[in-house]
Amino acid sequence: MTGFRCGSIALVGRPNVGKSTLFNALVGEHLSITAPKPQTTRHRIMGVRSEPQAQYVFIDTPGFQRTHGDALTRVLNRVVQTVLAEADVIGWVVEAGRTTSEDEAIAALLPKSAPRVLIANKIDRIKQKDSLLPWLQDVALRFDLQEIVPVSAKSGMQLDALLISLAQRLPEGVAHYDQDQLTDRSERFLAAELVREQLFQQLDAEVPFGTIVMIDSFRETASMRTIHATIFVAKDSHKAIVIGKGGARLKEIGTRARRSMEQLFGARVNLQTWVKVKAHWTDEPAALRQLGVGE
Ligand SMILES: Nc1nc2c(ncn2[C@@H]2O[C@H](COP(=O)(O)OP(=O)(O)OP(=O)(O)O)[C@@H](O)[C@H]2O)c(=O)[nH]1
Ligand SMILES: [Mg+2]
Repeated sequence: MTGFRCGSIALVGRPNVGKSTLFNALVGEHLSITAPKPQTTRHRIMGVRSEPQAQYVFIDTPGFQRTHGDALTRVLNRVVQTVLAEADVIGWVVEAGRTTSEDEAIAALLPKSAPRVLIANKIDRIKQKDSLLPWLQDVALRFDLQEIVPVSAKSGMQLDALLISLAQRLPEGVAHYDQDQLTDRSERFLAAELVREQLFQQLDAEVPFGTIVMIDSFRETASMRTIHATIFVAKDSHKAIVIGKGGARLKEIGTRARRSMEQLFGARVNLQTWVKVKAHWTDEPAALRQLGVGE
């Protein structure tokens, strides 16, 4: 490689393939929330990795999906398409060894104008590595790709190889961000996300899909953040689930969210949470706009 390189890399794929886990591993901080459920990510999240020879501007995106036709899904899919149109390099994430019709739907969206790297994630789950070979040959034939890199976002396996492959495809040019800049997202935004992460991690079934977190107040000193947050749920019965017996679930959600904030912000956090009902927002375009979903 000759001169310095800098550019954006879109991480796209169907829900739950591990885009956000990979994004965090590549950026080196837990900036984007993760959970074993689809539609965890609801925003475009930018994260910068600065190295002596290259600056990578990773963009995490919501999972692209065709199955739900609600307004929320349409907004999330639009985020993916906007990010794809602007990226210098495309990182299309799939689960290694498995390509579904949902993956194929995304393949059809990838712009031919940018280099496309297929990132085959979760290789730690494949016990016999040589069993991957026929699948790798098959995807190489079926899709128009510049490279295929098998990785494990969880264990870190092969991430150095992925970084080398991506750097070679970035445009030559100066750094777009300061060396120490990590993201363009505010702590206020990240705080709401980290509360939502606990809802997605701790609650079953459909409860988290109808939740949204708003920060009512955010006060900051050098060593302390005081944060008041409201968790909105889709219905009364969900409110009882989020609060739990004697408030135990809400306490656990708050404790874990606070810990992840303290880690990310490098400061102490005093977090207080309330739970309220807000029905139907996932299918009301005006409500989605007002709530800032997809922004
Ligand atoms: N075994 C294994 N699990 C992984 C790996 N990467 C991610 N996961 C798990 O896959 C699940 C989904 O991870 P996310 O990173 O939230 O997936 P996503 O693609 O961002 O999902 P959406 O935002 O909902 O589209 C989580 O339970 C992760 O722990 C990996 O390399 N190996
Ligand atoms: Mg995600």
